[in-house]
Amino acid sequence: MSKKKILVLNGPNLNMLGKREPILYGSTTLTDIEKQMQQEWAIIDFFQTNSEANLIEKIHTADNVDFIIINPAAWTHTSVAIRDALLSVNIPFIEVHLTNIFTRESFRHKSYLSDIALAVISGFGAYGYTAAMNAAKHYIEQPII
Ligand code: CA2
Repeated sequence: MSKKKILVLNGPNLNMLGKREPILYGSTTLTDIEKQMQQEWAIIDFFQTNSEANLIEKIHTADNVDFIIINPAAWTHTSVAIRDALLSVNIPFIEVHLTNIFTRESFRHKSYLSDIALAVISGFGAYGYTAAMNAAKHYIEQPII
């Protein structure tokens, strides 16, 4: 089997990871997470943006992508546009959050993506990305239905 391609998408302010608010979000930087993922079993296209339009374009132009791992950050709770973009490409995806969004403010309990995601991983910190990679591998090898 040829190497699979995984698109890893990160929403607004995640570029600040490891640089501010370490008590909440941990001390691992997004670059650390990217380096870790580049050691994984798949070809990784790792992307972060603070522009919603750029994220939507990136989803639209996902070419030969087998799986998406996305931390939509604040857009989780606001963006019908990102939901529609993900629906338009029909690529299975896992929604990842560093924190457990259900133990936080009530406005974070609503996700516009969770009901169309294959799965949601929330609360494991940076390890959530590794867990999502392992889950994606399992899914690709043994799809559910
Ligand atoms: O827990 C997560 O991963 C979130 O997606 C993070 C978002 C938040 O809006 C979601 O409700 C849950 C915030 C990302 C901001 O990241 C920062 C990292 C370090 C310093 C400041 C912001």
